[in-house]
Amino acid sequence: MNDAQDLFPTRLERKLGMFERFDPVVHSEGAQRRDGPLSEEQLREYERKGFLSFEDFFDKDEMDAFLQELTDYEEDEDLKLSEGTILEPGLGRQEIRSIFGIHDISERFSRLTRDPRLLAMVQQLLGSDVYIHQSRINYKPGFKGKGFDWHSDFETWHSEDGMPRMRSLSCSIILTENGEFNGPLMLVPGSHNYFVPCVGRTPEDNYKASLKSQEVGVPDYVSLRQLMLDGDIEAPRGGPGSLVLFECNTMHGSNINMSCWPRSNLFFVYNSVENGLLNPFCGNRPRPEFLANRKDWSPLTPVR
Ligand code: 6CS
Ligand code: FE
Repeated sequence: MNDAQDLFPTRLERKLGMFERFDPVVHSEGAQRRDGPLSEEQLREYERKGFLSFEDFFDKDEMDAFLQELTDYEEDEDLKLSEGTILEPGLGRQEIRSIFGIHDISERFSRLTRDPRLLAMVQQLLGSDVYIHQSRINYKPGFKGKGFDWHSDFETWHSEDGMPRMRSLSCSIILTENGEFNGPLMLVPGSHNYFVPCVGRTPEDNYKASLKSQEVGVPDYVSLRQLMLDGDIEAPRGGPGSLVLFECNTMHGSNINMSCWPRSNLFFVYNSVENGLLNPFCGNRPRPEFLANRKDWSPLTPVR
């Protein structure tokens, strides 16, 4: 259990109403806030919406090499058997849903986590040095890719990984076109400003089910409805190389992919080195390293 006070009670036996956020959204101040690559206008948009999107942030041809690696992974039967590879639910051909710990598997992806352009923005937003908490590729193959229910990543990372405060963010890099019909990432603007406690105890080894279909830690419809009526829903569009930075508590999800086109996105989760994991607040055993890095919190340094 944790000695630290649990400021974000969730996975409860009865409903607790959502409450306003008390952590900053942009953690840098003064010169560190002013001198980073994001303008004051972009910082204010991130504070207001809980995400920023950048079409064609990386050149398309930069993405070709990453896409080629993806194809190789799909053919790699050993990789499909590893614990960090999650297959789509249901029987039949084993479609890959996600590959976790991609920055540990691939030198190319690892270097991308330390791209100077990315790192500078992330350090400005988190106001400190950063490390990778989690990385993954969500494949969402054509016709077979299932959806991801609405959720706050922080609710899971706090409850199941012991992440103390809201001082982390996800970089989603689009590897295949996020169009209207192939289940693009959807976000609720402004939802990062409220913590929505969820009902339901966390079973041991919950991740073995939740990464295929999340049952626990899914917010109630009354809270979701309120957040959507306040902020609507946005699905940043973009081709390979486009980027979405979203705050750890921004409500997001995506539909099933009914099109023939895959919707493969790469996710890097950066955590502040001042927000290191404690014991899981849900009281369970810590999750495996491929989901929550507990071994190496050394600050990332930029590499071209
Ligand atoms: O449990 C987790 O860490 C994962 N679950 C979801 C639905 N999003 C964040 C993360 O990949
Ligand atoms: Fe998520």
